[in-house]
Amino acid sequence: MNETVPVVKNLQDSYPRNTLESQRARFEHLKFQFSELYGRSPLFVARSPGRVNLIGEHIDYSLYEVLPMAIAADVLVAVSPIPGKSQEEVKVHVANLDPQRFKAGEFSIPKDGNVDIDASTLQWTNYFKAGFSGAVQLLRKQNPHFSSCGMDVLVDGTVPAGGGLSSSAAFVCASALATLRANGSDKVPKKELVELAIVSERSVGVNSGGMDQAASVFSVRGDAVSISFSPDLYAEALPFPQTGPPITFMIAQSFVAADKHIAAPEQYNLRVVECTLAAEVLAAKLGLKLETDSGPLGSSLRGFQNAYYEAEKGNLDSSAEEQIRVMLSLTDKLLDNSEGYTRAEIASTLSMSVEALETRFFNKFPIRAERFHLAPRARHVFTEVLRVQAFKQLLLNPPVDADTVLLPKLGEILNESHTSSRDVYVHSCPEIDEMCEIARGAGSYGGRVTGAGWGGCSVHLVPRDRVEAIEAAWEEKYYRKREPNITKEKLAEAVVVSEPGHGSMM
Ligand code: NG1
Ligand code: MG
Repeated sequence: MNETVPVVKNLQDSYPRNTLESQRARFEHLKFQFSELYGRSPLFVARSPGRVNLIGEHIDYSLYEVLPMAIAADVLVAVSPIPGKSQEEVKVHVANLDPQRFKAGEFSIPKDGNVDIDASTLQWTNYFKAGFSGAVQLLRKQNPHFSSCGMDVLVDGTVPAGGGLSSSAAFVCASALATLRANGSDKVPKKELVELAIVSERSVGVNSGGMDQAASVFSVRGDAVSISFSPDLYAEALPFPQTGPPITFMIAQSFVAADKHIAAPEQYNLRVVECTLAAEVLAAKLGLKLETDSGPLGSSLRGFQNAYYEAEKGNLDSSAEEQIRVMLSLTDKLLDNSEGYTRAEIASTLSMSVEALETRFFNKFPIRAERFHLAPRARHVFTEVLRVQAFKQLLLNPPVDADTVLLPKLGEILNESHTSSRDVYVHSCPEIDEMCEIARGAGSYGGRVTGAGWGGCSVHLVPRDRVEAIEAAWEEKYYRKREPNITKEKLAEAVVVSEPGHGSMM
């Protein structure tokens, strides 16, 4: 956990073998375009990958463990520092290899290092600014008089935006890393990078958990990564079993663009608040007090679990699984499952005014909702925690008859997770539900919506010899129905058979 981000000597450390050649060409192209644009070569390239979450959906912000893996798609940030004469003249130029879609921008660096980010507009450069500001804040902690050099920057991203593969975290992490190295830090502790990227990404307007940033930075080529948040951020490589049949994941785009930032008040941010309120209401009903600083998001379901056991309401010696089962029965007993709660009902349970409730929970990120469905949200979180535990155990201790039972068992857990996402947490969409059905019909062991949801991607565990059949089934029954003239290129991008890639490098 004290490792620093590697300074890359050789591309083969970063990417799955089968993508090496094309990655090499991509680096060369980026460096060439950089020289064309700025008249000199970049000093270095920082990279951070996207990720696919295998299991553990929408539980990171409740501070429960998740199991993602990095993918080969990533964000490259080529950089040349510009030594500035005076602070006023220092500028950062940010351009993209796809200037039509991502218009170049520039900003000057204010004295306090805090670049203004207008979260109400959806500018791609906001993510760069977020990573930049986070990095500057970190350097200022070490030296209060620190001010950043100027930078020429050219970005190339291959993680589809809004696709549930975490393009945003990859971009924020790569930008922070680029800024740190441009200012002379070549020993960047991974944990500090992740922590600053989590906070930075919130400045763009989403109340995010920490899975994406941790997966982007900590992943190890070939492995999944287990990330926990309580008592503290901790990441550990989780290798796939080497015995039994090969484990193959397919990732499929639905091409339903989930615009997390615009819809956040009634989707992502609302779910975060519902989980927080579920924790608060459970605690209030048992007369327990939640620590407001018990984690990156203050009161959380995990915080409630801790408070419950610290107050010795439950048997502290019980296993992690038993504790979650207790949480589930408390959810059923104490939270009303029918219509959802109004603000007034929650405020009264928490013994505060509606106004105080709004100030405390709805101010930082806007929320649009009349009713808050605390029981099903908590139920999804706790059952998903059990699924993560079961999935991880199967990977760590594969059954002896792994050949025949391991993959179907893992697939079944993925399916159960999807059902909960669809019906209980309600963050899937009909298109993704349909893609999961189609894949299962064509021989997948199981699959689910991955990432924030409401569109984006799904992930499927499949027998290696069914990859083509599943691809063909999606093409015929999903992609061509939606878009009869879909191009070969778009189809090729729609479905990826992923091998786990490596985390951030510079
Ligand atoms: P994506 O789909 O990458 O935006 C989001 C959150 C994660 C996690 C998942 C749901 C951000 C940056 N990421 O991921 O922290 O909560 O949804 O499991 O908001
Ligand atoms: Mg994102």
